[in-house]
Amino acid sequence: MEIVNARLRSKVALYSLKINKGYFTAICEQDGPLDAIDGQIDASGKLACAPFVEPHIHLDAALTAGEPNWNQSGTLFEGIERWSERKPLLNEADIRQRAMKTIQLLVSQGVQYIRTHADVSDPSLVGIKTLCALRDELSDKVDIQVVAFPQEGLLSYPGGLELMEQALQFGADVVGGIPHFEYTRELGEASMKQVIELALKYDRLVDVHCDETDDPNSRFLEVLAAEALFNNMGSRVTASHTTAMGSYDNAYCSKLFRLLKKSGINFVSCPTESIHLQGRFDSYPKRRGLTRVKELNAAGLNVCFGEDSIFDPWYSLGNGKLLRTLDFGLHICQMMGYTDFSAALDLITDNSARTLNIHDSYGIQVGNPGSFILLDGEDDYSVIRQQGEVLLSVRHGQVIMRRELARVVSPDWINDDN
Ligand code: 17E
Ligand code: FE2
Repeated sequence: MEIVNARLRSKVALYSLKINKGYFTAICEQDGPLDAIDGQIDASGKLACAPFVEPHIHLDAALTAGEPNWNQSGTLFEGIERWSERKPLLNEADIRQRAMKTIQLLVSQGVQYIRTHADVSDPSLVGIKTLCALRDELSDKVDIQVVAFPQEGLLSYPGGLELMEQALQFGADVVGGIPHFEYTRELGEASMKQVIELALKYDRLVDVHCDETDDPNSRFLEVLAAEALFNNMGSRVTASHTTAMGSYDNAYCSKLFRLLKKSGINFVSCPTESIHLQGRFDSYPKRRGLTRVKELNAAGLNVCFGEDSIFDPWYSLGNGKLLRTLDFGLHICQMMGYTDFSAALDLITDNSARTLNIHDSYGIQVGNPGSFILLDGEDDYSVIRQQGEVLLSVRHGQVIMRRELARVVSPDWINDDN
């Protein structure tokens, strides 16, 4: 496969890309625009970018909003309650059908890598079993990591630890946790130690829903980061949400950041989800309820954005468009300067790839798998501003998605070429 007239991130010239037997074999700067010849794909000056990565989504719960009841308060806690009413209705066919639809949505929006959580507070473990099976069946279309996620507590839910071990033995890729939802602080702390122990025992990654609350006293992140540091596994550990950090005072954060930097753990923020679920116990002033994305990023820590939900008990919108999540995130985190926009796609590409530990074989580079997307825009800034559509998705040298754009056809004084 050969692509001509492509732009690359943070480069000015046009480039030609060659993919042979599924791998990039050449990336050449052009002197100017070329006429595409037979069989070549003409990128027409659009941005070729590494595929989008969805680092945090719940495929087992997707597309269940309102079943059987709607989340009326908009809190995380009511979401957990509503989901516990939907759980008895789960079966393999139901999860498979909704997860497939959601994966199709994501792939149609340029995603080629997904990390999904699967609830293991369920003696049947049907979520884990179904999503692990889908992961294996779809491996030629999309890369999926499955997190064993103890929604109702690793230590507070009856048999939670045993269910987690069963899920890992069954083939879950990542150990999850939810310390802020355990009954007590002590259980929350103990759960963080258990998560790290299990990751070491089964040689798995870690991704914890950590401090997803506005409670400034929720400080399990420091326990997770310290455990990761002591076991020298920070790059394999992710703290998702950490929304309490938006409520920590600066003196505590100053001490905390020293540990976070030493530990080298990764962060996922889900801006659309958190702006919706958090701040719900405030009147005014009302907190934004997001972690300190801008400050983590500035401190050199790895942070990325995920969607978390698509039409589920926690969040009843969502459409698979990570560019929408990014747009929200940049606004809410006040990352609205020129330099922020110029590197913004990092937050849904390179940084997420690092979180998933796939970065060694990710990105448009000779020797890497020939996977990329073509975006309707020239650079990060124009793609963000115009919410540029994903025109093409190529995976290992195969076109897996192609989109034709809708155009304004009248009145004729409106020029639709932006
Ligand atoms: N479960 C949870 O604990 N937090 C979330 N944001 C979602 C599920 C979506
Ligand atoms: Fe989540």
